[in-house]
Amino acid sequence: MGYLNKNSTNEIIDTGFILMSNLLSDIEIKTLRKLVKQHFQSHGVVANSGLTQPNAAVEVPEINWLFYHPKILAVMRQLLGQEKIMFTSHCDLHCRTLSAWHKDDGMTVMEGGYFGFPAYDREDCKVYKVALYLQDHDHNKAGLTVRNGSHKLSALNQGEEVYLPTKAGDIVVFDVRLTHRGQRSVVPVEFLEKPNHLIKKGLNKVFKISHKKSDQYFKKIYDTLYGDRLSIFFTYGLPNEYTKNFAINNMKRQLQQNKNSQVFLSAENKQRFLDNNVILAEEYFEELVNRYKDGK
Ligand SMILES: O=C(O)CCC(=O)C(=O)O
Ligand SMILES: [Fe+2]
Repeated sequence: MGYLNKNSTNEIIDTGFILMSNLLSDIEIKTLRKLVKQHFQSHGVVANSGLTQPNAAVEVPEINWLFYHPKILAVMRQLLGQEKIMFTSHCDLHCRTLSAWHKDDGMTVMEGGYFGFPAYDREDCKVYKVALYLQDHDHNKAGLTVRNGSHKLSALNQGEEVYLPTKAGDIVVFDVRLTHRGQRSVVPVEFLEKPNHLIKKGLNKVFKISHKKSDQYFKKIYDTLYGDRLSIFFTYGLPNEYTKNFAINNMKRQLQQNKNSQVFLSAENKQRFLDNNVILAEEYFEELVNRYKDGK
C-alpha cells in the first residue's frame, strides 16, 4: 500500500523531512484533540511556556491506536524502506508550548546525545519522528519550521528555513537529527510581530511592565482566541543500534522529566504492535529498569 510517491524515501534522506497531507480523518483528529485536551486538564509538566506530557505512549494508553494506525505504519515502512520497523516508545504531547531551534538527537540533553556520538554523517541512522498538530497551521506561523538538509549538519543555524503550513490531519515526518522549531513568538502571525513588539516597548516604558509579563498576557489572549495549540510527536526507526540507543536514552530523558513514570507499554498495546509486525524498542529497556531500581 503506498501513500507516498516513489521519490519520498529519497526525499527524506535528502531533505530530512516530508509533509503528508490528509492522512488522518476529521473524526480521528477530533477524537485525539478531545483525549489530549482532557489529559492536560489534570496532567502534564510545565515546559516552554505551556504543558508537555513526556512518555505519553506509556502514560496515555488511550492514544496508542495512533501509533499502530495502518496509514501511519504504511508511511513509516515506506520511508524507512523496509517492512521491519521499530517503535521507540517515544511520544511527547504538547499544549500551548513555544520552542526555539533545536534537534531531537539529544545532543543538548546528554553527552554524545541519544546516539552516543554526533551521527550526522551516518546513513544507516534512520530514526524518524512524526509531528501531528491537532489544528490548522496554514494561517499562522505556529506549526513546524525546519531547516532543509540540516540532519547532516551539527550547527543549528545552517540549512534553508522552510515553514510547513500543515492542516489538521496532515503529518510531518522528520529525521530526529533535523534542526526544527515550533511556535516561536507568543503571537505567531507575521504582520502582528512588529506592532506587538512596539506595544511591548510602550508598556515597558510607560507602565514598567516587563517584556516577559506582556508576553504572558499576549499569549493568554492569543490562546484564548484561537484555542489550545495541541500536538503529538512520536518516533520510529530502523531496527538497529542507532534506534535502540535513541530509544533507551530518550526514555531516560522522559523518566527524568516524569518522576515515577512506568517504562513499558500496556500488555494490550504491546500485543497490538506485535500483531502489526512492529518491533518494540522496549525489549531493550530491562537495563533501564534495573538501573532505576539500583538508584543510578
Ligand atoms: O512545539 C512544537 O511544535 C515542536 C515540538 C518539538 O520540536 C518536539 O517535540 O520535539
Ligand atoms: Fe523537537
